[in-house]
Amino acid sequence: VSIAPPGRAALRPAIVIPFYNHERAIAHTVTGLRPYRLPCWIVDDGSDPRCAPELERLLREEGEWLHLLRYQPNLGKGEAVMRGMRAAAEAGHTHAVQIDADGQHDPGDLARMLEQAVEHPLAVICGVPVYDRTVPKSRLYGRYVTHVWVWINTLSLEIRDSMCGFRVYPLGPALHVWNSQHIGRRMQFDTDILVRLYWQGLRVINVPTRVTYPIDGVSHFDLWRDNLRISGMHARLFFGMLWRLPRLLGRRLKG
Ligand SMILES: Nc1nc2c(ncn2[C@@H]2O[C@H](COP(=O)(O)OP(=O)(O)O)[C@@H](O)[C@H]2O)c(=O)[nH]1
Ligand SMILES: [Mg+2]
Repeated sequence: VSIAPPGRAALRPAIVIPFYNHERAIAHTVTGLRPYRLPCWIVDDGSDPRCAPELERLLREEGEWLHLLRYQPNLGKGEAVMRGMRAAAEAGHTHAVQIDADGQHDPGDLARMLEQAVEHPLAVICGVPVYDRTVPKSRLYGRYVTHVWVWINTLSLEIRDSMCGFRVYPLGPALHVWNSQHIGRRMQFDTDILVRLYWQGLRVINVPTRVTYPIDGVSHFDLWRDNLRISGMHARLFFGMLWRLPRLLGRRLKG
């Protein structure tokens, strides 16, 4: 599938869904994405065996647009997203839509995100969560801490929310930073790669999108371990920012 208005570079997007034990929500997510007719990679590393029948049923019933990439052991969301992106790039795609498996995001908003990607093919198109009342408050504080660190570490307010699991990446730059820098493989991935792409000079386009409670009620975010990983990441990014200070200030002055 190629989306390109006259005069613009062709966009060949694919979808990547990191999947870990969301077997009760994945069908809903896949069904919502079907109308876009984009190839989609579900990437599963080490989910419980109880998930296999549901994944296999979806593959059988949905047909050739859906691919399943499976490996062991479990290496985290970031590693899964990147393996999916590599598969998409090898199949000739230029962009990857990353969307969580658990039904928290509204696939209906993908059309608006793809329009932005056509308009800005070298930018990261980032969902900015608009929460409804079903979302638990326990993580909102942690989110705010991350927002402030990201603003410090980019010397900019351009990234409105670095943790949303719904975005469109240009594959070339995403694979390049992944291969050349040390990026966290678990839940810190979404923030880590976004800051590093910003440092590379990419723009971030923010698209508000509704986020609801996961339809299966399951989260694999570990409040202690993942917040600890995220704190370590902010510290590393802080030193990376100091090193890039002249360039980041120069970009501010120009922009
Ligand atoms: N493949 C893979 N996917 C993961 C892993 N951890 C989380 N995910 C996926 O990443 C997305 C976000 O995870 P989720 O459990 O919903 O965490 P939350 O949204 O941060 O509460 C979901 O699509 C998960 O299936 C993992 O270790 N491996
Ligand atoms: Mg979730």
